[in-house]
Amino acid sequence: MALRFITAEEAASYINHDDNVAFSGFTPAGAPKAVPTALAERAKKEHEAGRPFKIGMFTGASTGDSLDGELARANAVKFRTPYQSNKDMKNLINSGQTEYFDMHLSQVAQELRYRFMGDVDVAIIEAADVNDKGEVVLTSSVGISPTAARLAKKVIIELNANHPAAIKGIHDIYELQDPPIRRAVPVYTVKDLCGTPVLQIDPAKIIGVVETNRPDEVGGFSPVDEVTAKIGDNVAKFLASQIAKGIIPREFLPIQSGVGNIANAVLGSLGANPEIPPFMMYTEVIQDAVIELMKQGNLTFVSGCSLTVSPSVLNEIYADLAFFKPKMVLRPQEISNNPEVVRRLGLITINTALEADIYGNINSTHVLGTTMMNGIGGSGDFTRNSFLSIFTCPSVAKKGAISAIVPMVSHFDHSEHSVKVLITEQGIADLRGKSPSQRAQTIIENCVHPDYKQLLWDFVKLGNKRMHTNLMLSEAFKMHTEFIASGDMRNTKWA
Ligand code: 0RQ
Repeated sequence: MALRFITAEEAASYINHDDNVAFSGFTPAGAPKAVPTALAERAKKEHEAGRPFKIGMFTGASTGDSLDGELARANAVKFRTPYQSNKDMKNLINSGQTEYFDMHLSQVAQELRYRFMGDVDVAIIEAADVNDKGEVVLTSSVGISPTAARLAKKVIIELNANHPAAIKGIHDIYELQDPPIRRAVPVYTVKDLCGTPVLQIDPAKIIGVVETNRPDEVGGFSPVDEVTAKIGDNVAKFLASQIAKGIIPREFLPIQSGVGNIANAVLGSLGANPEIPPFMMYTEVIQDAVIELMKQGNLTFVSGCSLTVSPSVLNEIYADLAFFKPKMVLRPQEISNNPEVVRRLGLITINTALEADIYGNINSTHVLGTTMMNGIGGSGDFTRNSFLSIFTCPSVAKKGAISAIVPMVSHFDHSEHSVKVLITEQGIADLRGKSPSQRAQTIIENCVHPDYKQLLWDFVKLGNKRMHTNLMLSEAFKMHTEFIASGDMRNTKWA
């Protein structure tokens, strides 16, 4: 069947109010750009004509501004899942104008297959190449594309000339079967491939191909500062100590690293530490620092879900595929983040907390328990199943007015049972084999900012010593309510 080339506007005309639309992409990498922009225009026109127009959105993770941003500004989103980070989308979510439900990224594809979230009416998939047999070479990510394209009633391809067709071979496309017939995921080492280099889509479902030439909309990182550098060094120092003690094998274990500025600094420190041998990564987001480690020879192979690198770094990779392609693989997120594989490979996972409590529980998503930041992303997939799970964060936020370590987190993402080590720029709290009161001691002693140490020592004295977890419930959120009242947690006074 011959492919039909259409405009972005025509493609958008096939999407109806109330449709559920699944988008390719994982972070801005590989997300469609032209059709969502045209769709947002269509929504605005429908709204001006007094007609409702909102779609349900399934994505891999966050996307670019011409997808999340445009659709949010057009108020064209009925619901959205999972992880997001666009400013305008966040405003829509936090003002209650769209329904957002946050999910573990490894579970999105399977919950679509299980029909927990309704049908997929349309899938919009960015491609580096496509032929009339429906064989698609994906671009800089895989995300939920295999499942989205298979379940969708209609598929629109955005063929983006910004990604070379020669990228073929970097992807390993594999879709899990569902219970009761699911088998083990045949990934036994970081480098194992188990799928195909192309995504096969039923050509009868491809209603059109839209040609574009637009770069991924990946933003840069803040430069490493004193605090993030110290956190990075503490992580490297801790891992080196674990090798020296024989707890982590000499040849090391695969690393998963979260997203953002701290993650970037941590990777830099791992590369710079002579006691950490060259290593491999089994992670989801491959960011600039990963490519830097690869060029330095400190990283021998990376398995991920997306190449979330700045445009100049992506061009560098595309210009030297002979060097980079044999050292990387992009997998669907249900494989890159697969709990079974994470546990089997023995990952060292390093993710960032917004807030931790003195018992080791982590909040990664909700500012003051109420305002959505980005989402849990893959941090739960990795933390719960790791060989060794580490959380990092600066000890204070908002120029010291917020302590990132509080008596009780205002929202739970990762519980004390999953969190093994907490690291701030102040130091390292090793929580393994410790009871709640021992965890509180080590976290206050090693990780809390000096401005908040006495306050938290005083908090632990409030409770009844015979309790297993010495938490005075009536005071547990007082630091949060004090910040809301006076703008500074340092003003907190215990009862
Ligand atoms: O706000 O900039 O307004 O001052 O929160 O700052 O720069 O976004 O921090 O890039 O390190 O990301 C947890 C968000 C950290 C990220 C999070 C304020 C602080 C600042 C944070 P301002 P940045 P980072 C794999 C793994 C969940 C998903 C995940 C994330 C802003 O890492 O989304 O791990 N993680 N995925 O001032 C109130 C506190 C605060 C606070 C910081 N305690 N209370 N505000 N802030 N602590 C990737 C994927 O899954 C795709």
